Amino acid sequence: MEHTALSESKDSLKFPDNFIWGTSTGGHQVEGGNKNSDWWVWELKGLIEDKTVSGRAMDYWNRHEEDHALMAKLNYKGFRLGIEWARVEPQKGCFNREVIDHYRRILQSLRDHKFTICLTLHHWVKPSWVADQGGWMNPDTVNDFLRYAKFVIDELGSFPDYWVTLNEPMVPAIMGNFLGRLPPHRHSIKAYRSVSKAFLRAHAETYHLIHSRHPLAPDGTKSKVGVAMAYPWIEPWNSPGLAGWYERIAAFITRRAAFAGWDYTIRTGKPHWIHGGPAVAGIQDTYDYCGINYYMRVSLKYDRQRHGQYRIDSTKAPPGIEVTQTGWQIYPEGLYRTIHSVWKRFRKPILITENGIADDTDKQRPRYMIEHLVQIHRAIQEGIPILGYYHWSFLDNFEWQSGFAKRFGLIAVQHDDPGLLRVPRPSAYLYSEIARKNAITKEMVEAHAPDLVATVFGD
Ligand code: IFM
Repeated sequence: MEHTALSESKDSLKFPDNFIWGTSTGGHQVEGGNKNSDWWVWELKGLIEDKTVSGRAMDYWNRHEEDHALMAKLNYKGFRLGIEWARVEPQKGCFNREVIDHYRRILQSLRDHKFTICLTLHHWVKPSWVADQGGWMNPDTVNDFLRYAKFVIDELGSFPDYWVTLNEPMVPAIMGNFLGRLPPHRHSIKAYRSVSKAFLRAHAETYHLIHSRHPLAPDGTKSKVGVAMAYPWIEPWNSPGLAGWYERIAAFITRRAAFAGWDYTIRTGKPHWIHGGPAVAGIQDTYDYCGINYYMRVSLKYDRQRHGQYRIDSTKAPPGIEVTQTGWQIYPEGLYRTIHSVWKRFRKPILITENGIADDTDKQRPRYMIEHLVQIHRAIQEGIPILGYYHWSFLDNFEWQSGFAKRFGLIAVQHDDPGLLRVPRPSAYLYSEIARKNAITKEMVEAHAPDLVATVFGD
């Protein structure tokens, strides 16, 4: 994991020579046909806000060749994709050979195009037989997951340059088990704690499994394993009086529940009070790199009307702050601050495993991208080893409870278009130019984030 120093230029922000310019996806969100999964069942129950179902999604399963060729044409150098457990093991203990061979062809095609492959083993979706046995609340589920992970590692372990054991484990733990906003819609602190601990164990054991069964990455260096961790920048609203005091406590607890408790356990090997004991065996120091998924700032505001949500409203933006179509606050500085705190905590190289914006018109995306990349560059200049940036997402995709209504793709795809035509948005070409030049030029900043020119280039 060599890190090359930056060469300075007056007219552009240069990135390190080996910087990975990639895009990111999740299996269920683009492949289509993930029928044996818990999400498929929920979708059919009409639980998605726009009443869509993932269905054929973007049919990446069948169109991967076309998609890889497009990525290569656009100079994208890295690709993050997921393996779907429900596809590989549709019934407990029965592995589907055709499916694993199909994934092998997908990965081989990525290898042929020379992409840096980042492979996720679990991105929220479980086989429905796992959901039926109680999901991550059932102690057997971790062992089941490890059996699946071992199978995938043995079959496909020669491909990944970077492994992601789990995508954003604390999102289903909090949103699905504590706040009830995602399936399985539980409202229980006990469930949050038990699911968090199951994820910690699943990560620790998968980390060691990868290192024991595939100690070397394709380039002959040590395998690189991590987690794609969601790091929203969480702040109290700072209302006056007692409300402000309550908001500060809420922010303190939310940070610990969302990432700081998890990070503490990985760093020290000790259980964090937010999850409770006992200690998870082998958990300490199980990151070879730190995966950061960063999108937004969240401001926690006291609201006495919100009974079910602990009287905290996390959806409001302070006056003057721009929000995205998902209502998320745009706060690039939060990425810089997150990179610093993750670096301070772990002293391990950092990979930005996700960053992006829902924007069907592509009005905000170019600026969002430039502003966040400027912050990454700033951190690199200060000596923090950042390996690469995987933009979320390559294609428009199935955006969980929002269905197909929210569009994160550099490439637009209409789910209801019979041909599922791939149409690059202007920002896909901007990103292509950034990747080709391995730099953000002054012209790009002038065109898309003009108010940054003076700060970045000093004129
Ligand atoms: O689409 C999701 C992804 O699955 C996980 N991280 C956030 C993305 C945008 O919401």
